[in-house]
Amino acid sequence: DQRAALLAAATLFPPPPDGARFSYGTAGFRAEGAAMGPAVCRAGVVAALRSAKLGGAAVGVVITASHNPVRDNGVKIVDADGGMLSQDWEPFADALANAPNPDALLQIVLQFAKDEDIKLGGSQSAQVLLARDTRPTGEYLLDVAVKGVNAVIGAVAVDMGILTTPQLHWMVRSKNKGLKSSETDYFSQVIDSFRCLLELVPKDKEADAINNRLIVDGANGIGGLKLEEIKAKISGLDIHVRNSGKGEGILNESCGADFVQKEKVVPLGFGPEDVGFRCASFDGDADRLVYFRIVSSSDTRIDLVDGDKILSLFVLFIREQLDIINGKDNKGNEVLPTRFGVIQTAYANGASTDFLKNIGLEVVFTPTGVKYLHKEALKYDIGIYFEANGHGTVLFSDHFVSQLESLTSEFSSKAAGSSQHQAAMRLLATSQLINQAVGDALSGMLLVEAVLQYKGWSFQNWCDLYTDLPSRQLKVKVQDRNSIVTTDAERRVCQPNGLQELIDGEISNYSHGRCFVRPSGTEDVVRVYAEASSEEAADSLAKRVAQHVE
Ligand code: NG1
Ligand code: ZN
Repeated sequence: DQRAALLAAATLFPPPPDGARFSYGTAGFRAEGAAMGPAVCRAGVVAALRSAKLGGAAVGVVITASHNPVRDNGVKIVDADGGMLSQDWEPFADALANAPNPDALLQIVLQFAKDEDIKLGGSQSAQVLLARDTRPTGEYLLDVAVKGVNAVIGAVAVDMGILTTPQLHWMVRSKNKGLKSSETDYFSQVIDSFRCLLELVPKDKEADAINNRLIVDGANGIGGLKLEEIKAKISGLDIHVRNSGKGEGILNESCGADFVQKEKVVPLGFGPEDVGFRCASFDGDADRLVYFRIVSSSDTRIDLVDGDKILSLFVLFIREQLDIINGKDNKGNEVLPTRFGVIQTAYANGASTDFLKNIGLEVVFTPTGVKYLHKEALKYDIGIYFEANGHGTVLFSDHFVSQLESLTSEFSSKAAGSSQHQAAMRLLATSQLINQAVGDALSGMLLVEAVLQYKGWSFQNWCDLYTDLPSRQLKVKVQDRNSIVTTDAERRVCQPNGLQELIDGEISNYSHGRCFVRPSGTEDVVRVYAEASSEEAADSLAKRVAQHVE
């Protein structure tokens, strides 16, 4: 029966007596891959119960540790809308992952099922879609997760194979919306909407078409493999994949989006033939994207385009389309009144925020972590968010998409081929291309490429949007990082008393100075971020503030 099944699964994967505590945090559970068995099995149980709670809607489990070293692994639960697991379930996930023995685990599940009114014993259906990245421990852990799902009687586990994280999010969302949801469907949608955007590039721009050579750093992971698989079907681009995951290179080692954004140097796998070309970099599970350009073959430095600049490019493109559509009607009304939301975190480079404000946009700030950004973006007709590290997307509300659809059919009966019609078509194709569930390096990259072609922009034009303020990040080890409590989207400290005043005192000595501290959600450290008008000044501001934190 149900009790026996849960006890049996828990007994198969006992936590080590001195094991570290798991915390669901900003990115699920992570640890050394070989030690992940118990947490993964229990996450499988959580996912099955979540699906049961939602009347059998599909829920997802991804086995990945993103940009972490190859020996690590992790598990993340995808909620039925394709987003992150609902935050009010995190305490349950934590409690289950940390249950010291099978009996404790059983009691926690029974109590939670009772509180949440989830019927156990097979009378309620549940389905969980599972996927993993290319890590060597992935196959074992996926199997463990399946065992966890199957410990909930009546739950069905479906192994979707080796996928990028955003592909699985996309599949869960599509399936629950009754849309086509296979990997082939994902690729068709991405490839078709990209082609559609290229077809809508104004003719005068095509004449001086930008260089179509694009070099992609696949981080030796799943994103590189998938891109190799489909690149021949992507129109209008000459894609070359480095660190494709097929060769000898090690996952995320001196390559990938996290490395490129943090170290700002040329990743492994690139050579003199790549100098000067537009390069994109994915992280190990392909949910982060940054761009860069190698300055010269005798120099390891790069010109970096981070998530903030990707966001700024998308903002310009979307605003331009809205302005074209909204050429006011004859009564002076806007044709398509649109609530357009731009969302950043405190880590967004101050120059990007100034740029957005200068073009008349309001920027909303949330705490760090996709779950906060995404939730805020959902409040708008079009909501866009990016973290500086390259995770982000553009969300279109269902209502807005249906307005766009009726507009395009209205325009096409009256004024097919008009600029308004084309602008509405571009936004529709954008909503098809960019992943509506979560940040997605592959589809984000194709949107970047489409927008650059639309604008007839080179990489340099894009770089020149604004100049990043020099910044510095430090990690400080403290006894209890959660003794620091922040407010105002993490931009100010409210506890311990007096710390914010000390930080303010330091900032006042620097021109363009900005600095904040917060406990990390994924590491046992306090992070210090500082910005100032020179590298030296940013370094020194960060160091001085770090001393107040220690
Ligand atoms: P923490 O450790 O809470 O700072 C980090 C990143 C986040 C996000 C999460 C999840 C920074 C400063 N923080 O969070 O942006 O990506 O990991 O992976 O990059
Ligand atoms: Zn990732």
